[in-house]
Amino acid sequence: MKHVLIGTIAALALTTAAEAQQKIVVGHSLSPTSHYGVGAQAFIDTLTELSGGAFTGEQAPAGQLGGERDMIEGLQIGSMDVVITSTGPLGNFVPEIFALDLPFLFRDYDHARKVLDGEIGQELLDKIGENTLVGLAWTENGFRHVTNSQRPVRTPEDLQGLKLRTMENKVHMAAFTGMGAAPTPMAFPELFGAMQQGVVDGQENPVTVITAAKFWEVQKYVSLTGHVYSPAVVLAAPALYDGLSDEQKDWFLQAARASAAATRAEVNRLEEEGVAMLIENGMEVITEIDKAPFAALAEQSSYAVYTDQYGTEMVERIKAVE
Ligand code: EAX
Repeated sequence: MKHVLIGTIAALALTTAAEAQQKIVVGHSLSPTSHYGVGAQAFIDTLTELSGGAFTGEQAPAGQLGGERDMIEGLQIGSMDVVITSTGPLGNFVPEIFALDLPFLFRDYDHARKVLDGEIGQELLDKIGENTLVGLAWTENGFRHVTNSQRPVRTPEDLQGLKLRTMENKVHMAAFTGMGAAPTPMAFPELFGAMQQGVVDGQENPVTVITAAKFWEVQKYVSLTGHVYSPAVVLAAPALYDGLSDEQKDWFLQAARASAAATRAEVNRLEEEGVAMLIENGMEVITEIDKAPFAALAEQSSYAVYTDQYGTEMVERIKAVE
C-alpha cells in the first residue's frame, strides 16, 4: 500500500514537472515600446523559444512594480524574477559598480560596449553575483543629456541653481553639485509628476528615455551634454536562478544577451532619429556644447567618491580600452 502511494506521488510530481510552464516577469521602468521594452520582449521570446515553451514571460513595464531601486530589492528577496535596470541605484547594492557611473569616462558607444563586453564587464557581473543578485548581461540606456524647463544650458554657469533630478546615485549627485546644479535624487516613476508640478526644473537622461517618456510635455530645453554613459544590466533573482539546471541557466544567459543586442540596436536607431523627434515635439535642442568645462568640474567633484575607496586602477583600465 505504502509503496503504491509513493509511486503515485512520484508519478504526479513527474507529470507536473513536465507540464509546468513557468512565467517569468521582466520588470523595467520604461514603456513596452522603449529600448528596454524591446529588450524585455527579446528576452522573453528567446527564453520561450530555447525552452520549447517551458518558460514564458511577460513585461512589467513603466515602473509598475516600483522604481529601479525597489525592483533590485525585489530580486534580492525573490519577489521579482528578472529586471532590466540602469546602473543608477545599483552602486548602492554593489559599490564597485560606481566606477561605471563616473562622468566623462567613456569616449563613445564603441568604447563603452567594448569595456562591458570584455574582461572588465565580466568582472563586474561577477561582483554583482556576490551581492544576492545575478548579473546576466550588460545592456544599455545611453549617454545622458540635461533637459530643463527654464533656459538653454550651454555652460556650467547656466546650470547654477537649477533644481535637477538625478538618479539615486552619489557619483552623479557629486558630479552635478560640482557643475553647479542643485541635485535632487528621485526614483524615475516620480519624475514626470515632479517636473509637471515644478518640484524640479530639469533632469538628465539619454535621448532613448526622453523620447520614451515624452518629456517634451514638461520640458523645453535639451542640451546634448553627454556628460555620462548610462549602462544598463539584465539582472535575475538568485531565488529563481540558483534553482535552475545548467541547461536552463544557459537559456537565461542567451536570452539576456539577445535582450542586450535588441536594446543596443534600438539605442543606435534612437541616437540617429531621436533628436529630430525632440525638435518635432517642440523642444529646443542645444547641440554645440563645449564639454571641457563641464568635465573639469564634474571630474573634480565626483571621481573621489569612487577612487577614495577603490583607487584609480579600474578607471585607468577602462580608459585604456581602445
Ligand atoms: O533606466 O532613472 C533614470 O533616470 C533611468 O535612466 C531610467 O529609469 C531608465
